[in-house]
Amino acid sequence: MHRALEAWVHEIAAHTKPDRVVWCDGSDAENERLIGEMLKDGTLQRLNAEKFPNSYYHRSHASDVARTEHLTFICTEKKDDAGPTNNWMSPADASARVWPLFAGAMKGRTMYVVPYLMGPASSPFAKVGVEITDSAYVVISMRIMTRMGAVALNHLGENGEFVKGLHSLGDLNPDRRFICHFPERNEIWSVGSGYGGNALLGKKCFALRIAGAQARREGWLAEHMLILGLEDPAGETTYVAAAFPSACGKTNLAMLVPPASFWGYKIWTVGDDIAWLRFGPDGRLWAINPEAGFFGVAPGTGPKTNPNAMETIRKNSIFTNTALTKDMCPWWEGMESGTPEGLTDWRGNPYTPGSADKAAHPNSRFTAPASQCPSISPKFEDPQGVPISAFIFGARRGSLVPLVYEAFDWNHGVYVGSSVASETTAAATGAVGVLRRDPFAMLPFCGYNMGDYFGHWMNIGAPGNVPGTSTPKRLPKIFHVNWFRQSAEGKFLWPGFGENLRVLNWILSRCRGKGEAVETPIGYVPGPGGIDTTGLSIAPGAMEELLRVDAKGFAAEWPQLNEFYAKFGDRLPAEIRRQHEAQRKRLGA
Ligand code: GTP
Ligand code: SPV
Ligand code: MN
Repeated sequence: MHRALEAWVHEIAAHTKPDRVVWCDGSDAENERLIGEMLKDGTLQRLNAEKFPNSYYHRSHASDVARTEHLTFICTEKKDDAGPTNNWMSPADASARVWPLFAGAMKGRTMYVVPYLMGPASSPFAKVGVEITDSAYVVISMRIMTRMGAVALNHLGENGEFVKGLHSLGDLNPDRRFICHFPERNEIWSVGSGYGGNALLGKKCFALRIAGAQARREGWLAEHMLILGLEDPAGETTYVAAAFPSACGKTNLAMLVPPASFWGYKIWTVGDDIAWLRFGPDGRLWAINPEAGFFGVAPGTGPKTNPNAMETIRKNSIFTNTALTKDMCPWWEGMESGTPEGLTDWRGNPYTPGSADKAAHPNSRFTAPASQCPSISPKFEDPQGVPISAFIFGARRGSLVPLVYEAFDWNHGVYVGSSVASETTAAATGAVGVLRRDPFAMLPFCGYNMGDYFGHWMNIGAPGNVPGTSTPKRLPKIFHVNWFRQSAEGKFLWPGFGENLRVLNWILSRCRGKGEAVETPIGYVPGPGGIDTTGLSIAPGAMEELLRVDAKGFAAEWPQLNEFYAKFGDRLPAEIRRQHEAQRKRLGA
């Protein structure tokens, strides 16, 4: 037994006063028992056993359907260590304001102790977390999203380190909802929400905010990135990691099915949301996916856009806040053409086809085991992960930003990552479609001062050998993509989804020192023959428009970006300032 873990569980039980404490072992029997209880109390509904075997439906509270960034705090001793892009609360304030919300919060409830492992069981990079929660839905979700139960306790041993995560549904009132992170003591407190990244503490809270701070201390990277392998017709696989903001296409890109004209190409899925990266003995950056499942956006997922996801979610899955068909199947906009009769919407009301509201909540999600994905990489469980040849930053930009461009070098690439802006989505509460800076797609997920984070990225690429070795670094190239450019009529110019392989293929050839490119003020864009358009149906002139670099438009954004950087004061690395100034000169701003 692990003494510190036991002591912590006792302390939390004494404060939250549950009726009983259950240590979760992750077994099938335990899972079935929890599901049985939730079917009885209405937390879950059983889905059509023929079409979705062993799958369940859950509705979260209507005011609790997405991450709540304004209620998410970084609790460092010094405010400056949280930085200007995070909400800050001192640990003392957290003890005074948030700790009392846990007092007696589990009365009448069961307290589950959920040990879990982030990373493959045999990986030296895997890390243990323990989540204490009073939500059985969280337990069965953590069982899909992580390696949960005995495997984690074994990994922990008698004195291993673990990240403490305390979660209670509380009363689900947004006025008493807080998601607090203590990166200085590897601890998370979450109260008042049962949904997604607010409640499944292994995901954004641990694997990004806490692990990000650990990564900076220890010289590695914890990123909001998918990981995929692109196999070419010669059978060679190249791995890339891509950071797009929430609901901007990571899951879809990670599972891409190549267009018919790309015979012999294949995409292998290693991860769809989070990557932990370290230098390997060959000087390259190697990535593991710390998760074991996908918590994916349902709307827009269909047999044409993402057939691999559709296959993945056919069994052993949980659907949250989607609509339901008459015969108890999950349904959402974009799953199929047409809207079936007799739908129940995400709130539980009968749905009128043609109504202005959506039947499924725009942030409704599926929770499914990664192992069920037809494109899951043979390297998914590899303890060392996969070597990364390219980093791709992406954003949802209706205008200005071209389909793809390549940074001039590492430092310029870090600048490109730091300058990412994207239109907000339903993945977090608040207005949708508002353009905001979202550096590295990490704005809501950076557990420390974002200025220091930029500096950490600069350090990772600093000239010289891998620290502590005589091995030269072999750094990935850095790219930026945008699938979301729109025409004057508001239609997407680029067909996206499977066709994104055409862009990946240009990136691949650039990584191999080939591929036509033209130099522009913002970086290299594909030359006229750079992107293979064989068999692509696209509006006349769209390709030229997608690759056009509007230097004036970028120059017009420069002052806003300048204001954004100014917020960091002297925590902004000098090299970002230098890159920003060089960009100004190139743009003629
Ligand atoms: P998180 O799980 O929130 O981190 O999201 P994500 O980055 O994994 O995004 P996901 O792949 O789930 O896509 C979000 C939405 O964007 C879905 O509705 C998709 O259908 C849509 N989408 C994804 N890729 C494309 C694309 O290439 N073009 C267009 N037009 N839409 C896309
Ligand atoms: C995101 O918002 O980036 C997600 C969903 O992947 S959540 O787990 O809610 O953070
Ligand atoms: Mn995400």
